[in-house]
Amino acid sequence: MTTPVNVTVTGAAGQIGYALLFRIASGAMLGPDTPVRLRLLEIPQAVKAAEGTAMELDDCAFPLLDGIDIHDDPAAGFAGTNVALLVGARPRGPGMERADLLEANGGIFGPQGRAINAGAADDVRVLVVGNPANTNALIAASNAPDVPKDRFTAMTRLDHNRALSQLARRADVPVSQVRRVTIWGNHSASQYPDVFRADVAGTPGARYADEDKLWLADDFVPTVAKRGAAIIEARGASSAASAANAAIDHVHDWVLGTPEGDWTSAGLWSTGEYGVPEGLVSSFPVTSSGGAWQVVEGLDLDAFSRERIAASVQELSEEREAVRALGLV
Ligand code: NAX
Repeated sequence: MTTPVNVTVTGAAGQIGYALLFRIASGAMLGPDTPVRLRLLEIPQAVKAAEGTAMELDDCAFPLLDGIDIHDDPAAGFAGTNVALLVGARPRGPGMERADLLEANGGIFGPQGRAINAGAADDVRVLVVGNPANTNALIAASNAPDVPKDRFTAMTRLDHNRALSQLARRADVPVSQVRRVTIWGNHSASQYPDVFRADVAGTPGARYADEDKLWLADDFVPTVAKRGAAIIEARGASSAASAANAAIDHVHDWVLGTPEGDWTSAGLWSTGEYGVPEGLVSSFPVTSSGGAWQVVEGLDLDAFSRERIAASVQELSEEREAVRALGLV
């Protein structure tokens, strides 16, 4: 039998964790031939709930699930891990300022980055889901100096999938016929979902954008960027199954590759692509092959797109300044 892949999920007892673990164990993330060993990392108060989830995982009798370990210590949770999904984070509480939020998350993602640096497998791949995802990824990567920076990514795949779906609806085509949309910048309301270079059942996405500028600026962009808030409003809880699905998609494509002729979106450590300052974790159009992401380079950006991207990147720069001032990176 193939050696099992060690997959660590933090925040395993939370609502995204609950939607995520069963799909990982079923083979949806790493494919039908790859056994997995799950490591559930939680805070001590939530270990009991994680044990309950582990009991349910046992009860599914997944053929690919080699075993489950539960930890409340990052060093043990990340020892030998190949794939780390950092979902658990500190949410913004009432009256909490942005600096407080960044500091609280620095207290989580700094130690987790150090634990990954100390004990993860050499091929470790990290996806940060917990918000503020891009800057949490920056903090974790900065605290893991021996791990290549391109192994730390932040999740913008949910925004990407939302953009595919909204564009398909506008064009009245099946979502499977929409390709090459891009999320640029931060996973926040400032993100820029870009349809200009999309292919919509053979029609350039730019045609929709140029024909109907009001739809683009007043409908599509804000609908995608504020979808998380709309879900909370409707459901009374934040996106969980769709977020878990996006995490599965992200790691699946990272490890197994993106389809020929298409690309997706992921938050990557910038090496200066498209003028994004080096060392910001920003979302780009990306392909994957051989287990590594590559930024799709050479796209010709129109003025509208450049302005929106610059605004979101500016927000990322400010977040980096704030975490630098706090000594977190
Ligand atoms: P929940 O509050 O349901 O679960 C979070 C879990 O994390 C809890 O069980 C908690 O005990 C655990 N946790 C907290 N600190 C921890 C630590 N230091 N180590 C291990 N576990 C820890 O939140 P949920 O709805 O699952 O959302 C998790 C995170 O995903 C939030 O930060 C949320 O904002 C973020 N999201 C990110 C998205 C993205 O697209 N990047 C979309 C969905 C979601 O909003």
